[in-house]
Amino acid sequence: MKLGVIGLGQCGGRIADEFARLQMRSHGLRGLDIIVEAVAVDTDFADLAGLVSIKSDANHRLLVGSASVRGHGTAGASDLGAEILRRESGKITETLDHAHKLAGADAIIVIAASAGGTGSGGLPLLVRALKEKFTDKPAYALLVLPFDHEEDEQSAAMNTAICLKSTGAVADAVILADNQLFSKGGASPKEHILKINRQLVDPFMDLLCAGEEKKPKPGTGKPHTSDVIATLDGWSSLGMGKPVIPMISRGKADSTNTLRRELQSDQGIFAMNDALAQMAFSLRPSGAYKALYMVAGPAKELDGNLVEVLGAYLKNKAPHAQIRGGDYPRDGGGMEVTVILSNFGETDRMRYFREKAKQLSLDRAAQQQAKADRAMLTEEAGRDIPNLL
Ligand SMILES: Nc1nc2c(ncn2[C@@H]2O[C@H](COP(=O)(O)OP(=O)(O)OP(=O)(O)O)[C@@H](O)[C@H]2O)c(=O)[nH]1
Ligand SMILES: [Mg+2]
Repeated sequence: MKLGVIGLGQCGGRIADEFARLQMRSHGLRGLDIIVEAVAVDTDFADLAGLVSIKSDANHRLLVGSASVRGHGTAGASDLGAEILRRESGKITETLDHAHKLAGADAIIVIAASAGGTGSGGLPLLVRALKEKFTDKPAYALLVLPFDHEEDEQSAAMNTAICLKSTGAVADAVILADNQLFSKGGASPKEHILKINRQLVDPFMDLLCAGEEKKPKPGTGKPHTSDVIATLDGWSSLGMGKPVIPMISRGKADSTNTLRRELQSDQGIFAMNDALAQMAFSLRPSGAYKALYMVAGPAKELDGNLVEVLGAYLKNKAPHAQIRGGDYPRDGGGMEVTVILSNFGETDRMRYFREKAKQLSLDRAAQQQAKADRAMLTEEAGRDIPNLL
């Protein structure tokens, strides 16, 4: 599966940069091209300049909104971010159409944080413009929710609630990620953020590579790119897990085969549980109405039995979900299980932002009323005093 990747704002740009790095890895390690183009769009020129892997020309790092914010970002003003993208998304989609190979992508993904201004305000508008321009492809959003400590900034919760509502209404799927789930770690803030970005992007590697193998090794032949597209629908998230110890290669004698199969099933289930625990967003699998799993690993370690065992295990965890799944036998690397949970309803975390934003709106209206009352009282009190203006 080939993706066209567009990062919007600082967070979106950096994660798109990580996708550009993923493309270098998939090309270097496996000879596969999975990202047709990685582009960053931002109102902040310094953040665009700080990217590493995205090509550094003006067609890949697009500065927008210069007339209003002069290259310095919107400082969390999502209405301004929305206004800029409403004005400039036509220019962006034109550039993406002419200067890039987006026509060759199976799907487009736009990445942004929900708490800032440029990304959260602009995301729904850019997704809508892309859907109108590239009508033959699904347009997904990858949306990153804030750390808890950022919610002290009033706009973070409000921007998140508005962005969730608006993006959910327009994107074919919104893949959710939550910075707060990655809040542990003693590294410097910059290293911590880079580590999070890597953890968010790594689960895409096998998922995208599987359908791009020119000579696929014998396996279940699934999941296809079309299975991934059919699964990604509405609110979604994904995770990747690994077994606790390396898998055992296929033995020759039947007796060892039975033992190997049992051990292999245990390891596969461990990896699937790890994938569910490593989901980028907190949700109960039982709330998902669609799901996909893929077990990837060296061809000599995988067999159809493992795929079946994992399918049954996921069905048990997500009983309402229509499940698609299969394997991806490859040359090297360790065993990894990737899981997508999709088509779920509002979760506790989403409800939390919706209710907090509602409360903030009420508080804001009360504050405005109090301000108007104070102004009126001051005006009344000074009625008999002459005005010099
Ligand atoms: N995971 C992750 N989160 C990030 C990154 N950079 C910023 N964030 C988060 O993104 C949110 C702020 O959004 P930004 O992307 O910085 O804002 P923006 O879209 O550039 O908007 P303005 O600068 O306000 O115009 C906060 O919740 C940050 O924690 C990043 O590289 N990775
Ligand atoms: Mg910014």
